[in-house]
Amino acid sequence: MFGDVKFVCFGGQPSRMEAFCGLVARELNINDHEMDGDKHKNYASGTDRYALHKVGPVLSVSHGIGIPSLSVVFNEIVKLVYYAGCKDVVFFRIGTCGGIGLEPGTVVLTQKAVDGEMNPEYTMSILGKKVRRPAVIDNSIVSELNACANEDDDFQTVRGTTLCADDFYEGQARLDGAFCDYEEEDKMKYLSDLREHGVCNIEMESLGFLAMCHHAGVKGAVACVTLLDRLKGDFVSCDIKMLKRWQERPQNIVIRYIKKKLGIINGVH
Ligand code: R2B
Ligand code: URA
Repeated sequence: MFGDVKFVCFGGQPSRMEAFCGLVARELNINDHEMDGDKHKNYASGTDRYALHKVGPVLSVSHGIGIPSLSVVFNEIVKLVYYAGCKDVVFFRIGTCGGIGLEPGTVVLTQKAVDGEMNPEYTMSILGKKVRRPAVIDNSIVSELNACANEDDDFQTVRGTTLCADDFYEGQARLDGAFCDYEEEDKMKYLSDLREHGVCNIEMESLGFLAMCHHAGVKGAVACVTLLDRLKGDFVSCDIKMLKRWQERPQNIVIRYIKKKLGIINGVH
């Protein structure tokens, strides 16, 4: 069933990853994939944990919020592609993030992923011991993705360091959570320091994702759209319509990459 998979696209929300399938089907001109009524078939419907869809050589998978949630489905997808005998599969995380000093709606391609203390490794506890897994980046994919950003796109695509936080509020220096034991001044100093160190966005999965890709020997990359500029605020205020449009920006870049790899021009193979 899955032996022809070449690209696995992960993203946070089940609904977004279902919608992504529609885009893939249109762009790749595929119409023989399995549906469930007017929705794309969810191969993981036996569980409410995540959504798993397939359109031709593309798997679209939701991973929830944060590395612990991602790591469960990531393990299961690595097993799936292994047992299905898939060859040369590329993994993407296509998501959202907060930007630092970037126009909201900008797409960031992760060139380096770090934790909240700027360590470029994903640290986990295994058998009671700390294990560090480096998030080694595949620069060739980042460059190829960057080449898929069109000059006439009405948004910018940049490459930079992504800070991967374990929390949305205090872990991202927000002032608007239920808990906050620091002042605005402390927040601004932290964000400015990050910016000086090349951090241009903050999200919650990149470090684990890239470290697990490297550990699995799978090529992987992360493309996220910024929903706000964290130097200007904490609250995500863009409306749902705009959010949906912006979320398609990194999706479109990845789809262009896939089309290039499959040799598809204007929907024709
Ligand atoms: C981006 O958005 C989510 C938090 O709202 C999280 O999954 C992430 O990385
Ligand atoms: N996702 C995050 O993790 N942080 C943001 O600021 C926006 C989206």
